[in-house]
Amino acid sequence: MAKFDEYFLMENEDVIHYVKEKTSFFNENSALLCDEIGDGNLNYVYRVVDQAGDKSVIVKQAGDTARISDAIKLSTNRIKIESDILILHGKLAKGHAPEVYLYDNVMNCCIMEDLSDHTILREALLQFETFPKLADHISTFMVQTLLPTTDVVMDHQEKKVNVKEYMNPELCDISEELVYTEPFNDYNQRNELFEPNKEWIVTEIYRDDVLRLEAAKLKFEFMNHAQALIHGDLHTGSLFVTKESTKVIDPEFGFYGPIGYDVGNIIANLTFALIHGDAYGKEPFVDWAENTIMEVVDLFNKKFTAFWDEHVTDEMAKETGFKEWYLDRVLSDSAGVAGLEMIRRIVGLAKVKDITSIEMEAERIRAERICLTLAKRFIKDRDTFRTGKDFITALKEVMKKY
Ligand code: SR1
Ligand code: MG
Repeated sequence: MAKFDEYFLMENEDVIHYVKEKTSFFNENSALLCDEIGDGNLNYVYRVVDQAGDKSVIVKQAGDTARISDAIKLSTNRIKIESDILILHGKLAKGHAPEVYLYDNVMNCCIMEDLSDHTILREALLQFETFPKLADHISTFMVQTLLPTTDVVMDHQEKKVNVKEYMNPELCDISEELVYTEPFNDYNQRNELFEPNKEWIVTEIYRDDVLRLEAAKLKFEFMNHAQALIHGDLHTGSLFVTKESTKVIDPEFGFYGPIGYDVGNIIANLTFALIHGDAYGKEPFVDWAENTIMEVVDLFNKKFTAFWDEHVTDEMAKETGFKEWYLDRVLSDSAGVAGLEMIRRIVGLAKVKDITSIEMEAERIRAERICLTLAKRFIKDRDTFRTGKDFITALKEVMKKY
């Protein structure tokens, strides 16, 4: 039996042999170097470079447990979903996804374009870097990947086949638990609260019955609204950027779910970056982040409307007023999900550096309270958030309070 005919979790040396055996990307005699560079919660990511440094690829492999915890058992099939979606994204939103060179269903890995001329957006935002084209790029990406996969645009029978094809039960279960359940009751007892905010969070989150009811409604929306093929984890750690380019990676949580899940994740994670900038008194960065959030929402609305007008195929979706009704629902969901993401990243197991890296205790207390108070408004009043200004007005009101 050849070395890669049976699944095993590779080490650096194996990855070098693997790339040589499976691709003709490098010259046969090149000396290759390999590093594990992943910092995500689930998978292993290797960068393979030739010693001359002029060629490189990424190999991403799934283990049968989550990297963050051996207790989280996962099927290794998630790399297939990720590869298929990356290829689809490359076609739908040209220039915004890395190229996939190979998917291997035995080794449960894929080989893809190395984006090392780009940086992970979250890391760059933590350094208060700004990206003038980000709002334009990410709003284009969302409209061009989401709307074409809905019943509004696509053939309904084909769409139903896709819903089945992209069923992703285990990763959806992670989101149902970590985003929609545990932050409100800690029933798995793995929430991690920042000690100085503990009592405040117990009162404001665990004991807020109205909030928990609204989170329950949103959970069932996530589980039952097969609206579009969503990315499923569209936070700032899933974006690779330069000043000129934005690439979206890591769609392994993708499935047919509500469009607002992707839009809300972007809004929430840009808000984390803004609050982190505010904690360090970086005014120009905060202004940029505020404008970017506003533009993401407004450009999304504008491009969604234009794309709909050009591509709608369903006869009933052409009824006057239907588009506006549909978009209103998307925006309500987006606000609700933005709130949920902000709560789970502060209360739950999977945190974000934007908040945990704030070293001054008083500033972290304040940052968490701003995010959680704003999140509650996003969830409870979600039907009132329609424009970029609506989001920013609420943000400013809450920031003023603390
Ligand atoms: C166990 S995985 C924790 C989180 O990491 C991923 O990026 C998703 O956001 C998930 O909720
Ligand atoms: Mg990820």
